[in-house]
Amino acid sequence: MRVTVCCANTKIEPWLDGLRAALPGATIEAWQPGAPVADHAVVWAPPQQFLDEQAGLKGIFNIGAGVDALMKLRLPASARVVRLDDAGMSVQMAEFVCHAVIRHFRELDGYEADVAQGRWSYRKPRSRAEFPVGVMGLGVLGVRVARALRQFDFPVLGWSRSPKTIDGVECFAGPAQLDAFLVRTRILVCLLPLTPDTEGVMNRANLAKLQPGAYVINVARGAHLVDEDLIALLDNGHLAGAALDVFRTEPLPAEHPFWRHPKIAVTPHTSARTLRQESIAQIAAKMLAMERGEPVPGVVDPGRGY
Ligand code: NDP
Ligand code: OXD
Repeated sequence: MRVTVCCANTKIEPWLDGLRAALPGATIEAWQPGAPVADHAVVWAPPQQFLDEQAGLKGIFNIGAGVDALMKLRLPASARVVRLDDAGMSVQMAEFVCHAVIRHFRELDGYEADVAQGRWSYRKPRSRAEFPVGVMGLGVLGVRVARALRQFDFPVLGWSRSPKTIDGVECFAGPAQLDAFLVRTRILVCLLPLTPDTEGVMNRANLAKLQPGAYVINVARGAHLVDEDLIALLDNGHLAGAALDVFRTEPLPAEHPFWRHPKIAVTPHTSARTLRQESIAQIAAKMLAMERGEPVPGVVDPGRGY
């Protein structure tokens, strides 16, 4: 079995070493233009040339959960695209989102500012019943986040494409129930895949439906959010703030207003990092299952785009 590795913005040697250790019978090579056609590929945002040359691939294993960059490319007809299923990301996402929710709910930024001024001050305790958290996307990551938020007794709502039943989470599904979900939400968390259906879902019309003083947490993809709509609603006071981990252009350009907006907290796409060891173990197991003709979890449906 021949495996080619083509991962943008990634130190590739540790991936090659790890894959060689996990798949001792296989030939594992870093892709170069003109390289022999492989059976499987391990990729992150590969160039179109790679996919055009590797026309016989059986499996394309993405080293992330989101496959939006891949779905924009022309893929070999023979290949199935496989995303990472959790691989250590869901616990990171749960801690990141819970931290952002609690930081906002407990007004920790306000306390930090007070302390910086040498002020010993108390704020009135707020009722968590007044801070329902709405999670858009109830997949591998969204469900873990929703369950973690329930542990802190926040009312939790969820929205997905197909209907779901999740203990302690009020579930909404499809475009017909989006408004009902939004009007009940005070803290909005985006954990959707980026597809033609979800791009720009956090636009002015939808964000305006959130409860007054709402807070927005985007940990999915930058293009889910319409940047100028967010800023307009922060500036007119409808939204109280936002925690943004993902952006339309990454790294976030130095001149982008998000950097300096007083109500926006920026992090550099770090809410759930790909963990190399866990990811290699998962990819190797799936590759071998595919070779044996067994079912492989996490195969992307190109029609849905995730
Ligand atoms: P999943 O594919 O497991 O879950 C996606 C969820 O979104 C599903 O519940 C799905 O509904 C729902 N969904 C998809 N399309 C729609 C739609 N049109 N309307 C309503 N709901 C929809 O993905 P993961 O949970 O693994 O990951 C989610 C995203 O998080 C990734 O695609 C990636 O972009 C982002 N991510 C960000 C990271 C970061 O560091 N910032 C790290 C990892 C991932 P249904 O269940 O009905 O199919
Ligand atoms: C992913 C990511 O999709 O890191 O896994 O954003």
